[in-house]
Amino acid sequence: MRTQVAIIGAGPSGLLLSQLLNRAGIATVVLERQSRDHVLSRIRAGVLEWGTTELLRAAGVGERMDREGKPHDHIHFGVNGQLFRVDCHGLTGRRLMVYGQTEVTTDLYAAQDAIGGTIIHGAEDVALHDVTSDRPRVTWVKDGERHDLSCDFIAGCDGFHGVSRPTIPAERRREFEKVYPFGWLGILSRTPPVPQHMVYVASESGFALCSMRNAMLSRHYVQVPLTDRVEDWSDARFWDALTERLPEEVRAGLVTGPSIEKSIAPLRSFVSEPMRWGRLFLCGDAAHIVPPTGAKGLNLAVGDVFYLQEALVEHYATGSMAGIEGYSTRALDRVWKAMRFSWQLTMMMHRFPQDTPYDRRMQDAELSMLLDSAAAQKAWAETYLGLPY
Ligand code: FAS
Ligand code: PHB
Repeated sequence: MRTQVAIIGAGPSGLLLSQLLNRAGIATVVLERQSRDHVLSRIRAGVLEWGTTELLRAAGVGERMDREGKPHDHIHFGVNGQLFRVDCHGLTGRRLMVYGQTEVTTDLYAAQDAIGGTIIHGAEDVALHDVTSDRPRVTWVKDGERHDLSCDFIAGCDGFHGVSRPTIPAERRREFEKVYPFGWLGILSRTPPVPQHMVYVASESGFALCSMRNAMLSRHYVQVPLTDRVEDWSDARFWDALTERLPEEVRAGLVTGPSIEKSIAPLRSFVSEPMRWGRLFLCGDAAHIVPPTGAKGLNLAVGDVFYLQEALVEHYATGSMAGIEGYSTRALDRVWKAMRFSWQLTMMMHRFPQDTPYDRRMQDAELSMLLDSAAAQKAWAETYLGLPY
């Protein structure tokens, strides 16, 4: 088999890259370890940056998002029982969109089906070969049969546990990591969202977040110790913990109900440099992980895809290697700014076991700086809604 760009992984990175390249006349083959149903069963991100919505529209997959997604003008903060509002639209002229990653992936699959995109599910033992040559290859096994694909380039869109990042020799990788001493217990419930829709809460008992997917689907989170297991948390215990942390004004509008999904996600910050090795490029979680606090994971993946598709389209149109050689530096500049944003919001909003009284005063001061200053809110909103590509 032969193609122009081999893409490892059919998550949002891989599917969006395939869709954009196919629309530019560039042939791709997507290799996915799991089944389509498994990929679509994942409950993950919910907030799309302005740039993400623009790129999805450019890829021809914005129609259902614009019809069913929920544009948001502002974000609320609950601090020591007080409720504050940051008017993101008023400060930046842009809106964020609440539209689940599951829906984005569903729309990308439908678009790829419509244009005849090649997505191979159940691809086992994917391996990358000769990535520093000008004739890289990918092999895999499916239904016991071994396959070999030659290509011009390989996009590693296979997430944190994929095979692409380890293909770069360990001695050539620079890895940066920070693991946070707590996790997020998240639930999905068929209940109306709180009236304020999106509320980030810093309370004595820990962080909480009220979010949503649509008018009858809520997504809420509470900070929990890393030692907790999801079976330790009944729905009743979750709702009690969330209710206790919310400001009265938000609590009054909270509707509880049975969870339809419940999971604990650990929080970490991770970056692997470089994001290119020969003709292999890393995109999304394959290269970096942010704590979900800043709602940047999915959006950073989309930013990487924007840079990579621009470089590949330019290469196939003109033969230039400029975008390809500049991809890692360009992507990492935006990655590190999102890393800082997510780290800073995580440090400001959570209770750390080892906090000293001084640390707590620093948190209070960080929150006051943000909530008392229009200039600070403008800078915060510009990053939350997405830095320009
Ligand atoms: P993905 O991990 O989504 O996709 C990688 C794909 O590659 C998967 O389908 C996988 O099956 C496949 N793959 C892996 N190894 C392979 C191999 N060897 N061969 C072939 N295929 C292989 N982000 C937010 O912004 N907000 C959130 O609230 C949020 N919550 C999250 C909760 C959880 C539990 C997790 C794990 C992540 C969360 N994220 C959140 C981050 C998440 O949305 C990611 O940023 C996003 O899925 C990144 O997309 P991809 O880079 O495509 O990676
Ligand atoms: C979500 O809706 O899942 C969500 C929203 C904001 C975040 C993280 C997750 O910062």
